[in-house]
Amino acid sequence: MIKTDVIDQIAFELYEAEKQKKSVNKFVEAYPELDEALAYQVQERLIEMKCKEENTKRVGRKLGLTSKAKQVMMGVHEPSYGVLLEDMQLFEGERISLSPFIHAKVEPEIAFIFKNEVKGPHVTVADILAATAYIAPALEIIDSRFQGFSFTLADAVADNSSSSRFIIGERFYSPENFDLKLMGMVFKQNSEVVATGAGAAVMGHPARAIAWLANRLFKVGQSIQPGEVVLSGSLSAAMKIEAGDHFSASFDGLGSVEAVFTE
Ligand code: OOG
Ligand code: MG
Repeated sequence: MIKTDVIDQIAFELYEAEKQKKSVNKFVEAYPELDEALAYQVQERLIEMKCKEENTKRVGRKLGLTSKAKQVMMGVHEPSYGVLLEDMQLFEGERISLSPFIHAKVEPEIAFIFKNEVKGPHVTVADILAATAYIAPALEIIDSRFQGFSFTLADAVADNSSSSRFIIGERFYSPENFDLKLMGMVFKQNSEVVATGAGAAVMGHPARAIAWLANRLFKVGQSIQPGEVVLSGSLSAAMKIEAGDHFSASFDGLGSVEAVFTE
């Protein structure tokens, strides 16, 4: 099979899996040529399809697998990134139906909203903080299109890094007055604490993960754009969501973000 056929085929299968809510087997067996570089091309194709079919547009990026907890959970040793689309955003206060998801999980994250472009290849933590207009607490809802959330890094990359929805808290702060490395986080499910952490769980500093993203984007001729939102990657392991669940993530000095789920 020639390369563009493989890209189209995998992107189409992932698109259909999401639409039909039917998980698929990881692709690396059927398509041994699926390496990370090819997987990012599949991701691009999938995003183009979604923008066209769902009449939506790009609003930012997400990082995945940036914390040890997540890497251990998924058996992967490197971060990944994905694209956030406008129709993935949900808002605090709305009850979220589980009906569109295959097997959704939720993660506590820090959202960065950019005022300036950030372009690799030598972006540092300081560059990220200087280009950030606001930070805010966030929850990411992930929903892998692979059976049992079982995948290699290349599979997950093709699948837009398991992205599904995201919720950003409604208070925004300039990053200036915070030490994001030491920022404490408490993650609760139905008022029980299910994880605690600090910003340093994400690659030593959440802005380091975003710097990694900017430097990786440079390799494919892309950059972080003004106005874009970027999710840092989860500070803890992801929690499976059941109907009736209430989740909250509180960050020191940033307040909290909450989500309530129904059937
Ligand atoms: C991959 C996406 C991970 C995060 O914040 O680490 C992710 C997955 O675990 O399915 O979004
Ligand atoms: Mg995430």
